[in-house]
Amino acid sequence: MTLKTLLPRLVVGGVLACSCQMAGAIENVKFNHKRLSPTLELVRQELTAPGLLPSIGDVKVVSKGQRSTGSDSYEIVRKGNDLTISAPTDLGALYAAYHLQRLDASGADVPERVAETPAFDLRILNHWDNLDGTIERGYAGRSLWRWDELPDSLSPRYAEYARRNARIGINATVLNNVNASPLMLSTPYLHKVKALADIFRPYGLKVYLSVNFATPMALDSLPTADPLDKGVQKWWADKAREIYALIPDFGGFLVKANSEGQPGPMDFGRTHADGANMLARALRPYGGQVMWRAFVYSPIDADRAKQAYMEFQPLDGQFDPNVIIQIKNGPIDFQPREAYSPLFGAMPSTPQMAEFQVTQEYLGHSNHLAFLAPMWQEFFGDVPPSSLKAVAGVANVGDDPNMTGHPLADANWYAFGRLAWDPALTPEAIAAEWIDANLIDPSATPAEVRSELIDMFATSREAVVDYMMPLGLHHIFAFGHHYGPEPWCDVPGARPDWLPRYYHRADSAGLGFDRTPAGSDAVSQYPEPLRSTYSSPDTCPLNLLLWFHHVPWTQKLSTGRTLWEELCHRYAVGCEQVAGYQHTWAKVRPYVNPEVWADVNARLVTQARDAQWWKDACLLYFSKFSGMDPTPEAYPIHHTLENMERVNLGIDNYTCPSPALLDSLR
Ligand code: BDP
Repeated sequence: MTLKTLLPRLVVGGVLACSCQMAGAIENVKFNHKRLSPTLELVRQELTAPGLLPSIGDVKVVSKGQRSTGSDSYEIVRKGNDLTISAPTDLGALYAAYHLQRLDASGADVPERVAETPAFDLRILNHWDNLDGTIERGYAGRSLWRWDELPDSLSPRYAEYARRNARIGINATVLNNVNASPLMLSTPYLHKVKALADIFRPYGLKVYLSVNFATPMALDSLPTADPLDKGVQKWWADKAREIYALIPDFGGFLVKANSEGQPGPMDFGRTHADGANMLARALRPYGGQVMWRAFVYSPIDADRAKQAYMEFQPLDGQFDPNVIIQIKNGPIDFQPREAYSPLFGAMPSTPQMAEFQVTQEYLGHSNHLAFLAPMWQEFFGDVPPSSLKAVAGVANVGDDPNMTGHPLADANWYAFGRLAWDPALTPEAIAAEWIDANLIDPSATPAEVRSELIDMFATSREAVVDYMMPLGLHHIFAFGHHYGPEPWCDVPGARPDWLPRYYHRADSAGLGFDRTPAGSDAVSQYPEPLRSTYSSPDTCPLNLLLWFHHVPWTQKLSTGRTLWEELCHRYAVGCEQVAGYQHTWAKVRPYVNPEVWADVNARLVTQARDAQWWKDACLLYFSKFSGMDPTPEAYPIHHTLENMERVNLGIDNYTCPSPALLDSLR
């Protein structure tokens, strides 16, 4: 009997904690140290959890006790019923314990030898949490960090959070929003951060902070934040000393500079490199790092997709060694599908890291099921993990009871951690692991139900792409909240590249953004052979067609359908797929916790309604330009364009228009 069989489905995103004594626990765990470090104490607790691996006898844990990061590997060797765990660090031994828990959850036997080394040394979450408890783009409640109570009162959820990260190999966290308050670096707040860091430390979770570049001016009234000013340099050096006195293993700073109104070195006539290096030098004596974001889009070119590359690529080689350039996976902004950002690989002398978004800003918030492992895997297909220093994920964590809002959204947190550890894991394998550990008991669930469930996870991101933005369409979201569709959106005074029309470019000739040499020439930022592949509509992957090309409505595509027919087809398929998830979920009902079942079921209903809204809105709007009605396959169409234009899906009713409102619009 496995632990999960005994504690059925209490654990959607929760902690496997039980005070009861049960037969079959591993009782004898021996260490090569007399006094256990806090991390090894956790190893002991995790291995002796009730019911874990009942067939295992003794476990010997050999940790070389190194403290450095970058050696989180472990080896598990089984001889008969006994195990030996060996690791260079205590943290490696903890990861081994979690590996055994995963095996236990899946019902698999412990192999004779397991050897694991993470692909990235730094596997980091980015919280976009504000000091007032709100979370930018957060859909799972308020911030977990109770800044008003810290450091005196410590919520038990801090350790739960740390454990949930450690279980999937995440070893660092940035606590606050990239749109950072200068107050974050004030002395009282640093004491609060220290309290969190102390709780996270045994779990191997290093703390980083987002910093506001103008903090010396805002906090201490310095006349400037110019990175070449001696007074400013001293301010940061002093601040670093203060931080490390409190938190000796502090990780470093994440910086959003000269982006979306945030201050930065360019305000003082300096470059990103000047700014990043100044901070890097303050942190360097202590081994700290600067993660400098490349999410910038000053209008130096008519195509926003080109701007980050244009601003950063010429700076290659100018950054200090402890600076990493943090680049969003795509060149625009976390769309359901983007081409990868051509900045990756274009700065060979500069360490780079990828930023993924785990929170579903552009993927239906916490209402839609969109399992994101396929998206991140797709990225690693273009950008080899070996070319990256680290990966960051913008967290989907809040203070909701399950911490992620949608009960299945924990799978995205999980997938981010697992892929940061091993980017070669398939989405299906990750989904299966999560499902077995959190949702069902695999030994008590019919195999076909389990595999349909895995399939539902694995296909869900593509379904969202299909019903929101197929064929490379992007950013046709409603203004501001990015939930529903608003391809018609017009906000007087808004930057043109914040409006959908800028991206879809629908006209009577066709649809899509011409980024070929005849258009914005963004393709020229890609290396060959991709540049040529993307340049021609005949070789451009269908799923990026409208990202790179303005395609005539009646153009025949490789599928045999015209663009208009293909568009109708994709929207219809997306809707159908999501409606089908309700059938899958109905089959799963006997095998999952009833509350979780009902919660997910309600969200799947909302998702299907939203998908219909997306299809109707986009097809009716684009048909004004194509001059053609939606194809029969795209029916039924429930709404009229005129009515949909009056409702802002996501604001007028946060989740979805109420049935009454929908009826009134019919
Ligand atoms: C966009 C979000 C915005 C963030 C920004 C960023 O809409 O809230 O502040 O990215 O990454 O996706 O800095």
